[in-house]
Amino acid sequence: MVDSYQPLDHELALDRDCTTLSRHVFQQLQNFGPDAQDLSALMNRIALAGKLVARRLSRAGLMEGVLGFTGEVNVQGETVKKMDVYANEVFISVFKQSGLVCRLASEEMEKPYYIPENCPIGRYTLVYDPIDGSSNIDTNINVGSIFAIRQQQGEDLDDSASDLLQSGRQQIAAGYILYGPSTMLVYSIGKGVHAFTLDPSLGEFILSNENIQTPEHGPIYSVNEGNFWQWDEGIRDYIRYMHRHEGYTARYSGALVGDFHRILFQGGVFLYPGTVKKPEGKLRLLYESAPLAFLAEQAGGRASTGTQDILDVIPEKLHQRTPLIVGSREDVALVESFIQERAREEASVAVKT
Ligand code: P6P
Repeated sequence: MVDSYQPLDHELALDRDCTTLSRHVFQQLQNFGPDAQDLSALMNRIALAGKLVARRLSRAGLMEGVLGFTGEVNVQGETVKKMDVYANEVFISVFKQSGLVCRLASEEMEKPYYIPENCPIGRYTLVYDPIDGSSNIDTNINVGSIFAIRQQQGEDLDDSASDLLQSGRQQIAAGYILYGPSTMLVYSIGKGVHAFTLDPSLGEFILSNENIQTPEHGPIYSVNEGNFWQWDEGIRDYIRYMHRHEGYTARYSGALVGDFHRILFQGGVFLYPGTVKKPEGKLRLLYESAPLAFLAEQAGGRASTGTQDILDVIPEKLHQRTPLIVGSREDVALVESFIQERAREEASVAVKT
C-alpha cells in the first residue's frame, strides 16, 4: 500500500475534468440519500438549461429570429426579448418529465407554471429569471440566468403558490449562470459557493473555483449613477463619499449577474436602491435578490435592503421588488451607515418641528 502516493499530473487533470456538478453535490453532502440524489439531479438539469441557453446566445448573431423583441410586454411591464421567451421555455422543458420540480416561478410568467406529472413526486419549486440583463443581448454584452430551489410546502391545492411567500432562508439551493467570455455556473447548496466553467469540448461544467470567499472589503462600487437625483439623501451621501475618497472605482454593466459576479470574486458592493419613482427598487426579490443574497452570505458577504437583511424579507407577492445592496461585509455596512445617519437626522428634525 503506497501511503504517500503522489498523483501524476494527468491523473490530477482527469480528476478535475470529472468534477462535474452532480458529483460535486454528492461530495458536499457526503451521502447518496434521496435528498442528495434530488439535488444532484436538479443541478444537472440547471446545467443542461445553461448549456442550451449558452449555445443559442453564442450563435444569436448568425441565426434568424433569435435577437430583438417579441412585441410583447411581460408581467413586469417590460418589453420582452425573443431570448427571454426562449430561455424561459428552456427551463420549463428541461424540468418536464424530470419527476423533480412541480412548479416553476419565473420573471417572465405572471403565475407559476405547474408540471402536474411531477407534482405527486417532485416537491421542489424552481424560481428563476431566465435571462437577466436581456437589454445587453443585442450588443453581445454578458447576461445571466438566476435560479433558486425551494421545497414545496403543503399541497398548494389552489395553485396560489402562497408557500413561496417565505423568506430567502427557505432556499435549498441558489445560483446563477453567467454567459460571458466563458459560461460559468455558480451555485451553493448551503455549503459554500462554487463555480463551474463550461468546457464546450466536453459539454460539461467543470469545477473551476471552490469555496469562493468575498473579501471583507473591495474597491468596487457598482451602481447606475444616472439615477442619482432619484435616490434618497442617504444613498446620495454614500455616492458623494465614493467621489471624494481615494481607493474606490466604479464598474457597472447594466446586467446584474455580471456585476454581482465581479463583486463576489473581487469584493466591493453592488447597489440598486429604491428611487422616487420606484421606492421598492427595480430588482425582484424571489428570483433575483434572494438567490444572490444566499450566495453572498455563503461567500462571507452580506445582502441588505438598506435596513434589513435580504434573506429575512418575507415577500407579500410573487413578483415583489426590493432595494438591493450586496457584496463585501464592510462595504454593505458603509452604505447602511449613510442611510442610518440620514434617518437619525430626519428623525431629530421631525422631533424639533
Ligand atoms: P438599469 C436588467 O434589466 C436588470 O434587471 C438587472 O440585470 C440590472 O442590474 C438592472 O436591471 C439594470 O437597471 O436601470 O441600471 O438599466
